[in-house]
This record gives sequence, structure tokens and C-alpha cells, in this order.
Amino acid sequence: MPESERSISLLPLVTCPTCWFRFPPEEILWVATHGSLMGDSRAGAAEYRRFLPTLFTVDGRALDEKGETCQELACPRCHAIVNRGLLEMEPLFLSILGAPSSGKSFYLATMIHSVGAILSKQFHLRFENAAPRANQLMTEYVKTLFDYEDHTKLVKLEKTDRTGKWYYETHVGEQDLLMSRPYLYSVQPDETHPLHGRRREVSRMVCLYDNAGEHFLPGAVTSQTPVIDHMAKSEALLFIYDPTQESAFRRACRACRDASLDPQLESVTTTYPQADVLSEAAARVRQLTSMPVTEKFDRPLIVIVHKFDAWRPLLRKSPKPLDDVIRAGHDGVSCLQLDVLMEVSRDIEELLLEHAPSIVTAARGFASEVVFIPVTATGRSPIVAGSDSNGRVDLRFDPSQIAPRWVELPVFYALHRAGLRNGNASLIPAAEPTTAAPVKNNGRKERGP
Ligand SMILES: Nc1nc2c(ncn2[C@@H]2O[C@H](COP(=O)(O)OP(=O)(O)OP(=O)(O)O)[C@@H](O)[C@H]2O)c(=O)[nH]1
Ligand SMILES: [Mg+2]
Ligand SMILES: [Zn+2]
Repeated sequence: MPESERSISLLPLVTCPTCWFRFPPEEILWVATHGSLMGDSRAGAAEYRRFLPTLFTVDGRALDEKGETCQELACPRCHAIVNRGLLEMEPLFLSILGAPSSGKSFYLATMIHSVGAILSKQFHLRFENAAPRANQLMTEYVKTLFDYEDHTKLVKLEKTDRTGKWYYETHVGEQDLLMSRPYLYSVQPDETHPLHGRRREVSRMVCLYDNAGEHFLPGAVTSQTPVIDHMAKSEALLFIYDPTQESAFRRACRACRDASLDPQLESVTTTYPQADVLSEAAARVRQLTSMPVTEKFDRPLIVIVHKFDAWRPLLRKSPKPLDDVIRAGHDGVSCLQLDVLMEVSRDIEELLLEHAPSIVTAARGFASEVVFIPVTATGRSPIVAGSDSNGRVDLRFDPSQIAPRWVELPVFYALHRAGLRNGNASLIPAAEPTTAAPVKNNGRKERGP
């Protein structure tokens, strides 16, 4: 690493977001750009060669062996691209897990779409797409759902597969590895944030992954396909629980007077029990982190109780609007009202205990801190648009009708807890409601889930 880059105060150790290898910044590789240097021993034939440079331009860019200026950096172990921001900002891994079709991809896309506005307006934090090329797939998901010309063209997100574009293939230690591709978004205090002066220390690079649900089923992961092992690095596990996959929930929903007409409440998808999916993931985390069976996971397990739009009639009282959970604090930066959030969590846990107690048992048995948050990515049910190429019902949405609710909260809670765990001031503070005034609404509609 040249002197000019050293002055930007690099982290002592950089973490690769693809294979989680930690290494000193001077060991980072560069990616050649000269056309004749195509083909890399680890990243594959379609990738430019990775190399440890000896020559640099005056502005600190490496020159490849053909004298071309290079831009991109790569991990010395798996040779995947390492975003430059990771040299200066600690990563914050968040794992999203859940059964097939539980709604992981919809959750990710709608959360990415929604989170930036509230982070900026209420928490004075800048949430930025830190790696436009690497995040392209996620950007396409967001565009599919929210960037439409003609709302009569119904939209959907494709099923995440077990191989293909969602993953990165590499060759390390004489074996082929399949890794999950990370999606990177930076979170930094803006100029008006009280922690702006400490931004180097508190800013984080949020790393997210979109797995196929099948990866969380027993036996799906081997040492050559560590696609879900990000869970061991995660500051919080976001387990997507889909009540519409539980027969008891479906029966109860259908019996309601104002029952949702969601087709997912009718068609029985053959799935693996979701409590077992969580237990399987828990076993993997225990194994990877050498956690004794008598100990509990010490980071938050956030159970996202998804597709709220479909099971809403089962709740005896409506959860509070988002503005009750996020309120203005003293210095203009909003605070999470944890007691309001915990009250919602208790109501949801009670409902789960009534209809699907095994998920509560699995969650409480694994983690010491469990929060249940109701979420809907779409705000409404999908429409049956015939059947897809595999003969399954093709579920789609009118993009003008998509209205996510509470998708931001799990991430806000995770950011809040991560700050506390690392002994830093939290980017997302929490406060007692008695000390906080309700935030100005700017004429926005109240947004309960
Ligand atoms: N009612 C309702 N349905 C939803 C919502 N979000 C997603 N869905 C439906 O759930 C189905 C599965 O969503 P995905 O996000 O693709 O699920 P996934 O967990 O990524 O599935 P895999 O990629 O197979 O693991 C989709 O067909 C959507 O129609 C929601 O908020 N409400
Ligand atoms: Mg998916
Ligand atoms: Zn790596």
C-alpha cells in the first residue's frame, strides 16, 4: 500500500466480506486491467489477474505488469473484490435466514429501498450504496419492485437459486469453494450528527447476503459451500419467519371474519418445518463459533414475522405506528423507543405461542436476546398470474401497490445493539419515551405495519 493511501488511516486488519479472511492492508491484492491479463488462478478464467503490486502511479494506483493503471482491490485468500471502504470502515455483518419462499429476497430489497430515507431524516445517518457493481443484483431487485413505468405489468422477484449469479466461485487450498456474494452499504454520521467528529470510528460497512432458503435445510452446506457461514460473523441474525407456511396459522387466518385473500393461505407449499430451519442454523452457528450447547448466542436473534398483511386479522390490537417506535431525542437525532418495540414483540410472541409455539421454543432455546418484529415487505397479497415454467402458481404484485411496513426496524435494532456490543456510541440511540417528544411528521401518513 503506497504512502498516499496510508495517510487515510487504514484499519489494522481488513475483513474480506466474501470469505471473512482478515489480513493487514498491505497484503491486499490489486486487479489487473490490461486486456492480456485475463484469467486468475482463484477467481477464474473470466476475471482479471490479481497481483501484489510493486509499482504505483503518483496518486497511489497500482500499475499492472503491462503498465496499466488499476482500480480494484481483491482479497489475498479468495481473490474476490474487496471494496475500498472496507480498508477504512469496520464491516457489520447482518445475516438474513429463513426457509424457502419465506420472503428473504423481498425483505432485503424493500428494506434497502426504505431504510435510507429514515436513517437520513431521523437519525442523521448517510446510508449509501458502497459498491454499485457488486450490489447490482440488489439494485435490480429494488428497481423491479419500485421503479416502474406501467403498473399493469405485474412484477415479482425470481427465486434465489442454490448456485449461479448470487454466489462467487473460487479455488482456495486445492478445492473449489462456493461463497455468497455480499451486498455492501455504508452507514456514516452526517455533518449534523453528534458523532460526526468520531465518524472514522463509528461508521460501518453493512454486509448483507441473499441465500436460497434451501441452503438452510439440513445437509445443504459442506466445507466447499460455506454459503451461510456469514451467520457466525453476524452482529444480529434476522430470521425470516413466514406464518403463511404454517397450517395452524393458515387455518386461523381463514377462520377470521376479515380474512386476507392471500393465495399463500390457500396453497400448501411443501416446506421443511421453520422451527427446524432455525434450529439447524443455530447448530451451524454453534459449530462455527465453538459455542458450548449449554451457552446461548450472545447477539440478537431478530425473528421477522413476515407477510404481516396476510395474518394481520389475527392480532387483537394493532401494533403501534412506526412514529411511536422512533421519536425525536434532545439533539435532533431520533431514538428507538425500546419499550414500545418490546411491547410489540411481546404481543407477537404471544400470538406465535398460540399458533406456532415451536418457533418460539427454538428461538428462545438458542439466543439470550430474541425480538419478534412484524413486517410486511409488500403491504399486500400477491396476485395469481397463472403458473410459472415449473408448474407452480406464479405470484406477482402490482408495483404501484407495494407498500413495505416496518422493514427498517430490524436493521435499526441491529445497528443499535451492534454499537453497544462494540463499546462504541450507537449510531442508533435508544431512549425512554418519557424524555422524548414525538417526532415531527411532515404530513407523512402514520406508518404502523
Ligand atoms: N403477502 C405477502 N407475500 C409476500 C411478502 N413478501 C414476499 N411475499 C411472497 O412470498 C414469496 C416468496 O418471497 P421471496 O422473497 O422470493 O422468498 P425467499 O425467502 O427469498 O425464497 P427463496 O429465494 O426461495 O429462498 C413471493 O412469491 C411473494 O409473493 C409480503 O410482505 N406479503
Ligand atoms: Mg430469495
Ligand atoms: Zn476473501
